[in-house]
Amino acid sequence: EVHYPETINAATELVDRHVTEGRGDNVAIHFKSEKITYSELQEQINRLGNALLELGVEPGDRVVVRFTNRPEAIVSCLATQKIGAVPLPSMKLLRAKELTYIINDAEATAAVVYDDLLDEIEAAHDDLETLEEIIVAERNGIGHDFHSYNDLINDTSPELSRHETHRGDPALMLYTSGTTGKSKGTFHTHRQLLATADTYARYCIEPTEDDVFGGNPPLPFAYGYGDLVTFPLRFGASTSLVENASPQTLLETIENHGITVFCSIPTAYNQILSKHPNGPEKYDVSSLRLGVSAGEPLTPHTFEQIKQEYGIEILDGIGTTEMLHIFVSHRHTDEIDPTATGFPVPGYECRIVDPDTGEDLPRGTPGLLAVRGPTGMTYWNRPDKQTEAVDDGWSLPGDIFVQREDGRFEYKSRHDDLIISSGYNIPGPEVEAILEEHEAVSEVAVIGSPHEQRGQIVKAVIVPNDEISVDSGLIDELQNSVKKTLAPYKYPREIEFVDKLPRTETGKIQRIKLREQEQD
Ligand code: 3SK
Repeated sequence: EVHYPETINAATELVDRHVTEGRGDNVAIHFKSEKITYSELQEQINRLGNALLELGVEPGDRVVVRFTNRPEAIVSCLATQKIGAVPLPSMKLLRAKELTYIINDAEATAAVVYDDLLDEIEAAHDDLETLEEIIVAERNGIGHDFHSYNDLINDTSPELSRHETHRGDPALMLYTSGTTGKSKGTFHTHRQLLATADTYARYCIEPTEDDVFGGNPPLPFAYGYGDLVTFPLRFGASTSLVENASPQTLLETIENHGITVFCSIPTAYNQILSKHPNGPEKYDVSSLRLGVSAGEPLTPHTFEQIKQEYGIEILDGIGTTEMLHIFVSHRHTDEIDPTATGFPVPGYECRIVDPDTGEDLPRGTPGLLAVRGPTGMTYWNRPDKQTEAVDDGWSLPGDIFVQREDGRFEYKSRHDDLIISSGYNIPGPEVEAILEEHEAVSEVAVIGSPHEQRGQIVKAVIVPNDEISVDSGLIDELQNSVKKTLAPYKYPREIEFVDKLPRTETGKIQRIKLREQEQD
């Protein structure tokens, strides 16, 4: 169990503590050619914190933080936390309609926004019911009644005492990215934020001050917030931010910032492999010691290819926005079996239960994953979802897993993605993993399509590789590749080729959209 004093403030633990303990000159943030030390970061946080206080932001108030992966995003979140208010980071691709819903639902009173991302806030402006103050970073000639970030932080004091937050006070609000419908607000406390670093990061990654965390998950994604804010800063290490991530900029950033722990999602690992074959011959990636992946299950194929080309192992993990970070993973010291996600992260307990009765299921039997630990699911304004998602202290993130005899947990599918065909339970991702290995396949999603006799049939929606010509011979070949490897009833009876798969902004395939098309 992880214990914290009653009064604790995450921003102080992540930044001020290092300055007080003599690590003020350590680099906290690498951004382009800029290096920001812990002392400099502390000063920026204090100045912005004072500005927020002067604008009337009060403890508990929600403050929208809308940035690309830039230092001001970290400054804004930590300044908000330091004064006891609650940052609400917003994904950059959200449009005015979605922002209006989220900002009104969260009853946010202030926003700190990067000027490139201001348009949608401006478009939403007249419908924002509670938002009183908007601070804009960088824009020259500010419109409306917006405040200038730069002017504010130049005019305020560099000294700020932390607000005496209780460990159970809210420290971060995130909205789920919504693979399955309308997004929901989730709350995380100061204690829970620190606990993600003191469980998953401490035991699975074991960071030291010399580590440089980097990669492409957006900071408003719980996964990115942990990997690129909480974890590096908890351990006095540094974070490397990249604004417009592409396979090339990521490889360049590994070389330029000396990234040691590379955090990403399976799609990006696959793009790095396919767009930059022999990447390590062109870029110096010798600083890397470990990869981290989440968001979607990582296939053994990708794990092996990265290991072979880059000489690092990837820790695949499962987490959720509601649980704040990863709760099942291997540790970097484990013998990693890439066909499984791993073990419960130290501090968490996991069970496999019958989705209908809630009874425990024996090892080897797939069922719903139930998890209990220092983080948990807390929805804002959604008592209906709260009752559905938490049963007697056990959170139910909605994933089907099996616990193997060796104790490892193996991912099967989202509960919603389990295909039931002629009475057989078929996890879509298991079929995807086989198809993905075929040279003709660039991306694939497997769903259940309604069928009169069988209830559902397995359908694969495939983005083919550029140079491949699609014909009935290819369909046979793909179907046979599944029949040869898995129980034959799992093969995709239908295959559709498309240009692109629908994805959330965090890169998750929206199978719900594909399923909806099947109903039409
Ligand atoms: O999608 C995931 O696996 C994840 C991991 C860590 C934190 C948040 C999420 C959604």
